Amino acid sequence: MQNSSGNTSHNAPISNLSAGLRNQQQQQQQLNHSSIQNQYEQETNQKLDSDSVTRLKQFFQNDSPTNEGYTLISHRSAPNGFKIAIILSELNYNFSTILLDFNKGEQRTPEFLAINPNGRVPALIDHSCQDQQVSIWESGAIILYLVNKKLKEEGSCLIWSDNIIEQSQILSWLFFQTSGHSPMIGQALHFKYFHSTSVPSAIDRYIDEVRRVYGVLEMALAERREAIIMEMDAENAASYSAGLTPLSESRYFEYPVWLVGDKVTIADLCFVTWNYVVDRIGIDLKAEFPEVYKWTKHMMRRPAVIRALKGS
Ligand SMILES: N[C@@H](CCC(=O)N[C@@H](CS)C(=O)NCC(=O)O)C(=O)O
Repeated sequence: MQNSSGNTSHNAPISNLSAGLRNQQQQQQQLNHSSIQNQYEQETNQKLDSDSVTRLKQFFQNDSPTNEGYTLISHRSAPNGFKIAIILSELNYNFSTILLDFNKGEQRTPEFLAINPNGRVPALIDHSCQDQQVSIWESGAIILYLVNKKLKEEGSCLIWSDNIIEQSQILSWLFFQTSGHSPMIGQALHFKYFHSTSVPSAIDRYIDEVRRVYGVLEMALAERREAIIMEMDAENAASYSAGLTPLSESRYFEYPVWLVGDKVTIADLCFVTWNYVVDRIGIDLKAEFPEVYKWTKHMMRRPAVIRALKGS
């Protein structure tokens, strides 16, 4: 956790042993921060742009705690960053955004590494915690932080569930998204567009894996649709189950379905921004995964999602 001056702050009593370790770690971190820039430059053979360092240094040093709102650190075309903008927007939280410039290496500046040691966006700063500034990184962790914050503030959260079974299902989808969905698309994009040499087997491997992941989503959504049609279109249910009438003839065939329960939750919303980019690896959601396509369309029409994607 970071306070406004960028130092680690403690909020729980700790044992002498861990206090010692932590002090050591802090000293080490301070040393590291001053040498991280050189270290990165040596390892990556890439110079950090000094304007970038100054810009971020100024931002983090002058960023006086406002006691309200959030700062989202993102990139202008990062699906993981927009994922958090969507959740903030759905939860009606005020936030400002700082966009890093990856070409200038801003994600590797010591100032940003003090916020996210992994040097990736998104990261979120919560300014509302009294005497300390809290920073969170990893999109899944940020989403859960925001849900917990909402629950603490208002006792309920519309894009979460108060049923423990549903909560476990939401978490399964969220973890599946952050560990199995976005990384595979990210790797497929990397090998298709950015890798230094052409490796067709790697491109195939990752695109196949993305297709497999969409197959899992398609099946889950199709099962939800079938259950909804059987329940809501009861007068035709016998005909559907006997295979006499195709499900596509039901008036509930376009009805929105969600991964968990009967409303949109973080389980659904965490996928949206990546669904948006898979055409770049040759996947046509509309033709290949029609339920995923309809599901994405329903989410893209939500005012909070539109606001977040427009950056307003
Ligand atoms: N597991 C991380 C992944 C974050 C990530 O890979 N972010 C990309 C943008 S979508 C990034 O920062 N890339 C910059 C880089 O690779 O240097 C999360 O879910 O937050």
